[in-house]
Amino acid sequence: MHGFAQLVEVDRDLKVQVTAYGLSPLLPHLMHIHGELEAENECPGPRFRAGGVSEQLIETADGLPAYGPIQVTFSTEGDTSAAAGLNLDTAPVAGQDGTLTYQRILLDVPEDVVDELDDLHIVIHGEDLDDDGMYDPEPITALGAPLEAELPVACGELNGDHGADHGHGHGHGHGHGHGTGHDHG
Ligand SMILES: [Cu+2]
Repeated sequence: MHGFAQLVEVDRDLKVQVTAYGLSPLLPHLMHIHGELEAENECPGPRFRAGGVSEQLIETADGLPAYGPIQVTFSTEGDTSAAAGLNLDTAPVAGQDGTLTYQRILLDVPEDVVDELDDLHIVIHGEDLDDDGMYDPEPITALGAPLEAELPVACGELNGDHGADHGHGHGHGHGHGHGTGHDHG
């Protein structure tokens, strides 16, 4: 799984373009800007697998200490706040070939988030672990979402052009290692 993102601030709105490859096809993929404001954030490494409903996988809750809480949700319509973070109905859907393209101008991104894009991350979620063409309804993770739907599959750090006064980040994400096979007990 790999992808890239471009975030450009336009008149205090945030223009977002994301392209990602290698995702579970024809399924919605939750996507967020994650990070703790005024803190250093990092994509989680393998040591974050411990905890949650699986010890082999980095669940969203496992990774939170590294990549921080949801700041913005890349939804296809409506709410783009953290409140929409687990809403699969408005998450962008990958194509038959596992490619996902997302483009939207987000109007309600808080100013402090735009100002700190450099220190934040984009995380893409959702993996059909058993390749049955759907997200299994169980197990449910600590966040209250099905594991397959909320599993983080890529985390990319945003690196801005320093010196400029505009929020402008490029993220380059590569999927981190995850367990394969059946994890449903
Ligand atoms: Cu996320």
